[in-house]
Amino acid sequence: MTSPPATVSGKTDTIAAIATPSGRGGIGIVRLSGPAAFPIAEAITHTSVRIRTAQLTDFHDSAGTVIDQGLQLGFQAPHSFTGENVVELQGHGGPVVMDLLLKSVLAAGARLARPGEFSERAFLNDKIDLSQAEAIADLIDSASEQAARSAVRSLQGQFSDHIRALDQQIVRLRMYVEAAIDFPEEEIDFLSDGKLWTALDDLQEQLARTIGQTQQGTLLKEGITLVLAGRPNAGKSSLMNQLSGRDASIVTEIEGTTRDIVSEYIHLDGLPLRLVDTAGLRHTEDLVEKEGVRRAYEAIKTAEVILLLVDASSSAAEQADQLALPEQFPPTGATVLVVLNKTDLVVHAELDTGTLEQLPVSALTGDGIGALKERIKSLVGYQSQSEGTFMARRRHLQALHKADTALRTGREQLEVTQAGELLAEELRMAHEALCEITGEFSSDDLLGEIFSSFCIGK
Ligand SMILES: Nc1nc2c(ncn2[C@@H]2O[C@H](COP(=O)(O)OP(=O)(O)O)[C@@H](O)[C@H]2O)c(=O)[nH]1
Ligand SMILES: [Mg+2]
Repeated sequence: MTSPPATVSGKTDTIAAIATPSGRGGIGIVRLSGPAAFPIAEAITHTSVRIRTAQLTDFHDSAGTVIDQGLQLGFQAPHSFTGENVVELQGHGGPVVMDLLLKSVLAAGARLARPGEFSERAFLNDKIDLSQAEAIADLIDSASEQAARSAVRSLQGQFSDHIRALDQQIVRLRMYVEAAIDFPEEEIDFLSDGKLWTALDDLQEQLARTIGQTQQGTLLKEGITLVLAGRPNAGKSSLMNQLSGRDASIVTEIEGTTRDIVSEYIHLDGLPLRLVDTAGLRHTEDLVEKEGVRRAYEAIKTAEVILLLVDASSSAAEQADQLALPEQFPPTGATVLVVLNKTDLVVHAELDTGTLEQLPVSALTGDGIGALKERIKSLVGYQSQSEGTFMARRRHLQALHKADTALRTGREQLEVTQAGELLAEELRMAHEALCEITGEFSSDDLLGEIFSSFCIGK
């Protein structure tokens, strides 16, 4: 049974890829999508495709030899993931047998799919919007339960719906403002009209809330980098091991033990954290250690949070020296948190850390580590409760900030010039920014960039 090439995007070629992970498993799936998906599958199975029915059948190569047996499952356009005719050939999940099946499908007329091409076709055929397509990739890549739950919410369209609702309000307000400009004779004095200001207030407030939720989503996806810095022997490597729960870094009482960057990935209640242990910062003539110190300063540049370790058992003068380190840091936007370590030993006089916040811990006994973890989470604005959080990407956040800036500028313009034209223009820009998120207003370059980062078969 063949069917017409009913694709909105007008794609004429049929793509194929192994949709299951490489390696061995009970089942492996080759997925086909495009106008010739049915005839190509039929050339392999010698069995007519029946829509949404699993058919047990043999799979043949182009010479007619049986290479595997499995299920043929057909979906007719537009009722498929991509919106095109789709067939899944579900065979056995061995790398060689999957490869043979894929080769046969390609020999029968399909083309190997590019990374993300199935999702791209789903987007082009209006089956999903751009942020949903991204959510599929994010769901697959989720490294924590919270990330997966948020990605599913975005995949189901909750994020897009939210953004569209905001956008509709912006568009409505713009129409109102433009009506006032177009019909001045009606003397809609919208400056004295409370409705305009209330609507603007409301919009800005909602946008601020959305930015907060989105920020949480980007944290879930991208996590933060936390660099442990300080003088030699302050206990950086001990703290690294305490935080990561394993002996990642070598700990000795010898100064200059850590000479290279040691990274560990951990999760704090779902917040992905890249921990970076560095060489102790000091002047040294040792070439290897010198390079270590240079790398430490490089790592500090990448940090969102810097834990500056100070040995609480050292003399007041030494502590002051350890505290003065940030003056030597390269300029960063990072938050510096002073960690007073070794509090299990005799602690010398109260340390005055000025504007820097301090937290006492013992990297040896684990005292204060729980509080430190909590503080790290709150510092970056992370809430463990992911209820209502959408999985989001940095580009979503940037678009929201763009919309926010436009609203703020529009409001200022209105206050200063008392004219609606400038506000209308800023509202138009806010609208465009939000449309970038769902992909209704995105350049081909951006689309190409997003989909090419997906893996093959997705
Ligand atoms: N008593 C005590 N010793 C610690 C503590 N943290 C680290 N040390 C010791 O201090 C020395 C230097 O620790 P290390 O983690 O290698 O410091 P780093 O040079 O900053 O990486 C080692 O002998 C550790 O056992 C602590 O909280 N209490
Ligand atoms: Mg060390």
